[in-house]
Formats: sequence, structure tokens, C-alpha cells
Amino acid sequence: MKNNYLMNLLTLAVLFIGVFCQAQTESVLIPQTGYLAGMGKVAVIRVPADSFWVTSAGNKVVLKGKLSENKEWSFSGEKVQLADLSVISAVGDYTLSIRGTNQSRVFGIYQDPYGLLANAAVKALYYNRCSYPILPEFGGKWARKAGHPDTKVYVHASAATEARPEGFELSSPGGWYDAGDYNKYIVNSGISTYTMMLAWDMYPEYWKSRNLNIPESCNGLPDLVDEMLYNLRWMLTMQDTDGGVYHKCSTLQFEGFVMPDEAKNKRFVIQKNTAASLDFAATMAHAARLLQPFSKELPGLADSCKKAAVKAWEWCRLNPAILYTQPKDVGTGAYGDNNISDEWFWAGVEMSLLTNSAFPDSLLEKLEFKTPTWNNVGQLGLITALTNKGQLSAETIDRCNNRFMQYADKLIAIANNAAYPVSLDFFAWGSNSDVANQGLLKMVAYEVSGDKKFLQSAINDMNYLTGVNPTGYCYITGFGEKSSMNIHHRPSGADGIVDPVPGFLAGGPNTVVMTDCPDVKRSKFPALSYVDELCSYSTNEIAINWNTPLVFLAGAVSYAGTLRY
Ligand code: 9MR
Repeated sequence: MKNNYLMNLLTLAVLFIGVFCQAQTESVLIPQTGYLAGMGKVAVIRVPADSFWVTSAGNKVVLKGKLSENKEWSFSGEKVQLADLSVISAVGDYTLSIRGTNQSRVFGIYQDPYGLLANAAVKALYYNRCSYPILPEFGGKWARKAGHPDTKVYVHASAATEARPEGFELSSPGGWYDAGDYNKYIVNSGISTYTMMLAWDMYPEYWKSRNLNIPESCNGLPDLVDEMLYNLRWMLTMQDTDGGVYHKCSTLQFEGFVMPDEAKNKRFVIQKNTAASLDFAATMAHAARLLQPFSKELPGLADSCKKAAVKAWEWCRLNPAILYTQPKDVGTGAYGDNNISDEWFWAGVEMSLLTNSAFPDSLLEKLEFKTPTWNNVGQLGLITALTNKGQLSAETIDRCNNRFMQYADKLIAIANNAAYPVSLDFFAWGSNSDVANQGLLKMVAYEVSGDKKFLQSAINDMNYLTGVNPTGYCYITGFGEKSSMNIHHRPSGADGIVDPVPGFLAGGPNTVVMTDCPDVKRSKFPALSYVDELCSYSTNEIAINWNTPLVFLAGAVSYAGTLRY
């Protein structure tokens, strides 16, 4: 009896502490993997107050400061204030306390708060390899059997030609599973593979020394490049003999939440189209140049990429506007895109660098450049142009630079005015990847201009993803004290292991689909509308095109904190 009473009391106490701590955690938002030592650091405060103080681990007060004016963020329907902690630069653990409230939070300052995360973001792609067993020595408790050999996939009616009629068998093994589903899509693979290549192009010194403990780690190539190659090689299998490229290698409908080796439905290559072929041409053209220095380790591969790029490009010139339409019997990801002028621009830039063909000048003027996504790839063309200056005329570079920097400046202006210091002005499906891609653009702007405001803003983007956001989540699995746990990812859902596969960026809040978890009440504010439940395919899925900008950004800011300064 007495024991029962004590137990109840204990339970109540635990509940109370739980609720209390929760409230505390939510009121003071800090990046949960730590701040980067030598750079600016802001915390977002969600209780009204005037000032704050910071104590070091030894309980010494190291900073007293005023909070900024409060500002409203319409995306989360709240007013918040900022605590500027920038003057503290000594590595260590600290406590930030808000005067006049009982709110405080422990935070860390480190030389390299993003290095492990950068590694894990690449490793997540390894965990998502198709046709591949994840062995315990590389995958730890997330080891699993290989799934989807894809050595026999079938030509779908929508892709049938005389040479390859409906039902024709071909082999399309390897590549990464696109996301939480087990299918493989060319348009999404294009931007994802490119983003990995860009990370290598821009930060070779950083990436060449990173050991990710993947099976290829000792093959003499950088692990980042090895992981990229796993998807690139699959992409090569998706080209038809006439040069056109299939949209996807997919089952007719999504598989259930089972492990890869248990998902055995027939797979098809579906409908060639111009967007897929342009993305393919751009990616292969870029790869052909990137792989040149590795011709000893990878004999013939750069050449094969070049041939594939030229063939796809020629096909596009003959078939300039074939858009993907989802066949009636197919229900997997559509990735349909009705505006492909940005794809024409990106592929045009890559082809012009590869084969000395004309630069797509008219598109450079006409296009509206946006934050990169699978259906908005114009910026990738600008980035390639700006990072390969040598081969283009000074006048072309100037024009690319103007267009690119105009957009980068716009991002900074948005972040400077926003209550949360990020550049989002819309919450799309995969909003977190927009933050990551905006961070990527800022890092490119930083490299191009040398202006540190871009680096600082990219770091703020990283901090948003690791906890300085209205939900208080660190959106990267396996990192932070409150991180996404129940991602919409078939292996994570089916493996019987509590912890999700680590290193994945959850898609993030948005209000596009409010009904994916019918039993969960969703906030109408887009920045708060995130559900850490497996059912939430619209906010809690993971995807290769969301993880690769995280790879780029985490690596770039980790480089800034370590090798660079
Ligand atoms: O990322 C895609 C997003 O932009 C679309 O709005 C959404 C709905 O069509 O689809 C997303 O992509 C999904 C793809 O179709 C299938 N694999 C999972 C992708 C991430 O949710």
C-alpha cells in the first residue's frame, strides 16, 4: 500500500518534471549540436522578457545582455526575441537564463559542431542503397539484407518502343532508394547526385579526409565520391538505346512498410521524357568533368558519362517538350514538371562546359531563379558557371554572377527581417530542404564574394535545422536532445529498432496535406505543422534530395569551423 502511494507520488513527480522541462526546452531555442565557436550565435526566446545572462560550466557569469525587440513570425503565429551570444567564443558548455522567468537552457560551443552530422548525412545515403546488403561492420544495429536486385525490371507500356516493347526485360540495379519509399526516380536523382558532386567540387580538402566507414572506404577514392558513384552508376542504366531516359524505376503502387528484401513486387521503367533526359544529361556532363582526375581508379567511367550526356542531349533536341504524365495504372511518386526551361538551362550550361557548345544565353535572361528543388534546377546552372569560371567568357560570368548574387542578397534580406533568422518565405513539402538549399546558395555566394554575412546566414540555417525553429526539433535523426524519431521511412518503420536510421533530414513542417495522420491535430501555422509520426508522409518523410543539401551545408560550415580558419 505504502509502496503504491510512493510509486504514485514518484510518477506524479516525473510527470511534473517532464512537463516542466518540456516547457523550459521549448522557450529557449538553441542549436542542439552546439554553436560554432568563432561565429555569430543567436538563441530564440519565446517568453517575453528584457534581458538574459549566461553562466559557464563553473557557474561563473560570462555574459549579461539585453534581448532584442520582439518580432512576430507569421509562419508560427508568435512573437519572439533574440539573445545574441556571439561574444562568447570559448569552447565549452554554458547555461542561458532569461531574467524574470524560470526559463533556462544548457548549450554548447564547439570548434566543429557539424562534422559528425556531415558524415552521418552521407552515411544515410549508404543506408538507403538499393540492391545492397547493409553489413553489421558498416551499418551497426541497422544492418539489413539487400533488397530489390533490379536485375530484371520491365519496360512499362508508357515506355515501349519497337526495340524495347512492353514487358521487355532489362537490368537497372543499384542507386539509392528515393526516400521513405523504395522507388528510384531520375529527376530527383539528378539534383541529388549533382549536389554531392558540388560538395566535392567546392570542398575537396574537407571531404578527401573524411572516413565514413562504408565498404569502399579503403579504395583510394574519397568516400563522398564513392557514395555519389553508387547512384550515378544506377542512373546510367536508365538510358534507352535511343538516348532518351526513363522517368523512374518503380513498382506500380507503393510497397507496404516492410523491409527492402520483403518488398518483392515487379518493377518497371516508366515513360521517357524531356525533364528526366535533361537532368540526366546535366548530371552526366558534370560527372564526366568531375571524374577526369580519377581516370586511373575509374577507367572509362568519365568517358561513358560523356557519351551518355551527349546522347541524352541529342535526344532532348529531337524531343524538346515531352512532359511526364503519370500513367493510369501507376501510383508511385509523380515528379511531374510542366515547366522545363530551368532544366534546359542547367543542361545547357553543363553541355556547354563539356563540349564547348553555345551557352544558353537567352534562358539566362528569361529564367526566374529560385531556391533549388527537384523541379527547379536553374540555380544549378548558375552555380556550375560560377564555379568553373575559366572556360566561360568574362561577360557570361558577369551576367551569371549578377543573377546569382541578386537572389543570394534577397535571401539575406528576408533573414534579416524575419523573427527567426532564416530565409523561408513559404513552407513547401520538404520545407527543411529549402532551408538547407538556401544555406547551400549562401555558401556558394560566400565562396564567390568572400562576404562573411553569407557564411553567417548559412550557419543560422544549419542552426534552424538543429533546433532553432518553432517546433524545437532537431530535424536530423540521431542528433540532438529532441530529434525526429518516427520518420516516414520504410526500413526505419519495419526494422523493429526504436532509433530511426541516423543522419536523415525530416522533410519538415508545412500545411500542404493536413490529413496524412487523421488522428493528429495539426497546427494551421505552417512552421508548426510538423508531426513526428510515421503516418506523416507530408512532414516526416526523408528523401535523397533533402539529405544531399544537408551533406553540402553541414560539410561547408564544418569546413569553415575547422580546416579553413
Ligand atoms: O518532394 C516531392 C514534393 O515536392 C511533392 O510535393 C510531393 C507530392 O507530389 O512529392 C514529393 O516527393 C515524393 C515522391 O513523389 C515519392 N518519394 C517520396 C518523395 C518525398 O515525399
